Amino acid sequence: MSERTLVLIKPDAVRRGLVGEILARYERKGLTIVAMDLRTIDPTLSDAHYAEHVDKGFYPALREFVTGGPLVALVLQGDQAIDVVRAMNGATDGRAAAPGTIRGDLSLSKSENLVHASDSPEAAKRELDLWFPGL
Ligand code: 3AN
Repeated sequence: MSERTLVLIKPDAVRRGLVGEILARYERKGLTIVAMDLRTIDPTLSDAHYAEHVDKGFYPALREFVTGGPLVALVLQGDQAIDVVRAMNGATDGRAAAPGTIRGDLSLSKSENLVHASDSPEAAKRELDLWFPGL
């Protein structure tokens, strides 16, 4: 079943020049780019996006990081896109993520882990409404 998922190519990936590499992986997989936007977000959007994390100890540093430079927000579509993109991204901690995944191949960090993707249909709906209202 075709699904849409919200993906962020985070500021560490933009800074490191990895946008093309990461986008190419999604495209080669067969996912369709439905929307894409380079933007620098403010703390309000960060707080809304990471609502489940705002009270956690690591959140202030995460907010600083995610608002600290441009990121690429995109909507990807395809068969089971939500689970497919999560699998391609790999485990949260880049040091533990499996080789072959984006984080496993390109990140050595749990906080600067290059990408975000919606983790369920409910999260995808919430995040798509937040980042691309009216799409
Ligand atoms: P994922 O992005 O794999 O879904 P979440 O939703 O658990 O991971 O965490 C959201 C983001 O918060 C992660 N991408 C990472 O940047 C950051 N994060 C999560 N846990 C930690 C942690 N223990 N220390 C630092 N940053 C973290």
